[in-house]
Amino acid sequence: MTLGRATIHPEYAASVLDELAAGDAVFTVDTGVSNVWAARYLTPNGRRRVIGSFLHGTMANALPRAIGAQFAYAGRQVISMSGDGGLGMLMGELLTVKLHDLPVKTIVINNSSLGMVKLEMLVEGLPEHETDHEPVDYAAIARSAGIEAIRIEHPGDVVEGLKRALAHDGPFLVDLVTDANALSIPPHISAAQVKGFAFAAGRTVLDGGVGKMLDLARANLRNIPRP
Ligand SMILES: Cc1ncc(C[n+]2csc(CCOP(=O)(O)OP(=O)(O)O)c2C)c(N)n1
Ligand SMILES: [Mg+2]
Repeated sequence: MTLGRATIHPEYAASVLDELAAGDAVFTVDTGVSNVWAARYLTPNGRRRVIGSFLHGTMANALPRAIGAQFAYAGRQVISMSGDGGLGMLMGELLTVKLHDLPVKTIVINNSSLGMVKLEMLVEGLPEHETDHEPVDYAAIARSAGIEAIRIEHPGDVVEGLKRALAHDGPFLVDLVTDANALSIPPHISAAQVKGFAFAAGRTVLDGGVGKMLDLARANLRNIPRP
């Protein structure tokens, strides 16, 4: 149960990033819930760029794209919005960032989960299985590669942490520990998805996971519009 522990809502972190990022920043976004938060919270202004694999859905593209973008636009702020799964897959690219001393800002949306796939499974009626995993300290990994990094675990530290990262003159990684239960609710929900989700919830409860479902509900009730 997560009761009483303040967790970082990824939506909040994305909106802070939107406010603090440069007017001509280049954002690269991983396939997963990162591209949902990017699409919803990054304000387009005609000068910014958002690069992602929105249609094809290739995983782990944010960091390699950020490397390319930073080489192409040496003077621009380049921000990689990486999923923890995505970064885990192409983690060696942190060494490329360091090797070329690229001032890429890697923001890891670290939910210790293949979050998007968990959601896809739930709406298909499948209880979460093998999509969550043990926490990984990506800040420690970055530091061991010589990249300056911070790990942010509390909502009150998001603004200062992101400010510090964006102001840093060189590569920087922010390990942003977000609420693993935060669901990216689609703008349109089909009856089949509702049915699948209810079925998965029922199966989870019958399997002894009532606490899990309560945590999930508690984390997402805030998204339901109130009059
Ligand atoms: C090469 C490849 N493998 C698997 C997938 C399926 N897939 C899409 S999103 C995703 C989860 C990615 O995890 P993470 O980067 O942590 O993203 P998040 O938790 O934010 O959804 C997976 C496995 C894919 N799109 N491409
Ligand atoms: Mg993840």
